[in-house]
Amino acid sequence: MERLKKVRQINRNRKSLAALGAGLLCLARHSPGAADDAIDDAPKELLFVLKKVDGPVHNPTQHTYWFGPFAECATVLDINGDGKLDIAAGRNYYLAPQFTKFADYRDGAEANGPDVDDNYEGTMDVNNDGHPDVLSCGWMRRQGIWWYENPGKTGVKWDSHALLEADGLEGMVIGNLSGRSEKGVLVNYFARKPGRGLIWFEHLDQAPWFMQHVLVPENIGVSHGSGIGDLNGDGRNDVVTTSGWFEAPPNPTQDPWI
Ligand SMILES: [Ca+2]
Ligand SMILES: [Ca+2]
Ligand SMILES: [Ca+2]
Repeated sequence: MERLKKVRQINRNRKSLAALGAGLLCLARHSPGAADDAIDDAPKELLFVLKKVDGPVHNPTQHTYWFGPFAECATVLDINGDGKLDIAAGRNYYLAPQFTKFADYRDGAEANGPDVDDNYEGTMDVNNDGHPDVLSCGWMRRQGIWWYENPGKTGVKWDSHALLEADGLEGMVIGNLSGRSEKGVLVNYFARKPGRGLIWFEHLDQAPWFMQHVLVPENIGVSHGSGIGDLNGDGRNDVVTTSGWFEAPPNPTQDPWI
């Protein structure tokens, strides 16, 4: 019986994580003494509870607690510059502290049946105007990577700018690949095609804000999943893929990657 309880708890946690990715829930610090059904071997020092930010009224008979549709991803950023972190998820964002909803603030992220055309969300200040922008990736109706420009005030539609129009994309990773800026973008292709290589974008200090670099040979590392990290400890971030890793050369934006 105890084991069954643990299995149920684990399954519940998995659903919770999936729903968090859907952008409608957030985690808050657990208050000591608050009622819960945590299992005995759950963490004792740091606990979180789910807070439902948006979604339909829960109907237990329909298992609706987790339903959106929202997006597969969400990002956390201070949209309105008040020092409090807000949430962007698909076409909606939510301003702290009450997570007030602003719907349809941008294009892309269309619902497609039970899915939402949004398999990645991230943030950086692309145009260096002091307002954090949102980057997102789609693979159905709006195929490619777009960045959405924070206008610096609420109630205004955000302009969208294409970074890469392509199919077979499954998001990106943001990190320092140039050696001088954390605003690099490593593209995560999943579909192999003739002539396709793993690519990354160097952030520039002026429009068009990004420059593309291709890692060769063709289709190496084009698969589900890639990452950024200094694998050999030389101080330069490398690229890791499902089929091997690319070593960053001394000048990553000029030299060929090994
Ligand atoms: Ca804020
Ligand atoms: Ca900006
Ligand atoms: Ca390295």
